[in-house]
Amino acid sequence: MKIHHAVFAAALALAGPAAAETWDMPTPYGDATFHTQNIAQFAEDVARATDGALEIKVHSAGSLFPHAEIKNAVRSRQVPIGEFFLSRLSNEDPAFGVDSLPFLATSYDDAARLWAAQKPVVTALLEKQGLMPLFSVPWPAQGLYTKNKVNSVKDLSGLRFRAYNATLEEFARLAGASPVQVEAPDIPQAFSTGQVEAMITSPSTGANSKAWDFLTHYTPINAWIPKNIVVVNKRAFDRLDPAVQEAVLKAAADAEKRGWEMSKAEAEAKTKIMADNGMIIAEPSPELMAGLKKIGAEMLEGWKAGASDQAKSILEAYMQ
Ligand code: PCA
Repeated sequence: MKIHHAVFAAALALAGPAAAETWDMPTPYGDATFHTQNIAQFAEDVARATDGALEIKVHSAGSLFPHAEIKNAVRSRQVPIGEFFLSRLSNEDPAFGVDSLPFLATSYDDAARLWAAQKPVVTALLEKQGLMPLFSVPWPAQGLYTKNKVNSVKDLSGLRFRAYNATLEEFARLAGASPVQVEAPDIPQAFSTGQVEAMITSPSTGANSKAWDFLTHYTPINAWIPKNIVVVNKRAFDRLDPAVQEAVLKAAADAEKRGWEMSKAEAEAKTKIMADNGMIIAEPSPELMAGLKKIGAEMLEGWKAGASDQAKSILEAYMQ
């Protein structure tokens, strides 16, 4: 009798809460960022759907791993899951950077079509590293932040320009500026210490960094719509109970949908916050746009020259 009871209890423990697991999840951006808020909701959805069998603990703003290390931390299973800026990987393969090419996809509809074309290629490339994409969410279109009115590309010449990936570095260089890599949470300090004096980013990051404290002009050039991606280590995912796997995939699909909607709402709301705080919102001059688009066309040619057939197939599918 006693023995039976013990065996039964042990079996229950195995099937029940003993299986609960906690996943640490590093992300690069701060808690006020809509991406981070979307991920917090994703974690909550997973916990609820699995009755606490899988708890995802979000470590925001690069607090667990610096942005540059998050992908490899997931790859090497130091953590099972993480978020990063997808086009940071363009040095591994140009396919990762296609969403950061200037003026290729500047509306959400085009960004969605570009993602549809890019996703199978990115998925195959990440799979080779033992990684599986869960969801990807765009930032609002990227605009120009300066301390003066910008009438043409010439006005950017010589500026120390904050950059967040190699593509933006190239764009800045071709505009005659000097790129400096700065992570988003470090933007206010980089400006206040004079390390940088202009940048291209979304109204989300502009408003979250309180750009009005160190800049005066925002010019919505709507240059590209880059994405973050959340990836999971495939072996860590495969180890999960099938019901938990299903809950993660469902929460991920919901997060992608919700994230795109959040992004669309951000562009206007955050531009208004900047205007309310005294930033001058200056529509770009035709001369400025012509100059920037010329740089974009040059970069697209360079991208094609360095792209694999697989990467080029993204562009072909998108252009159709
Ligand atoms: N914000 C992030 C990436 C793109 C964006 O809009 C940043 O500036 O680092």
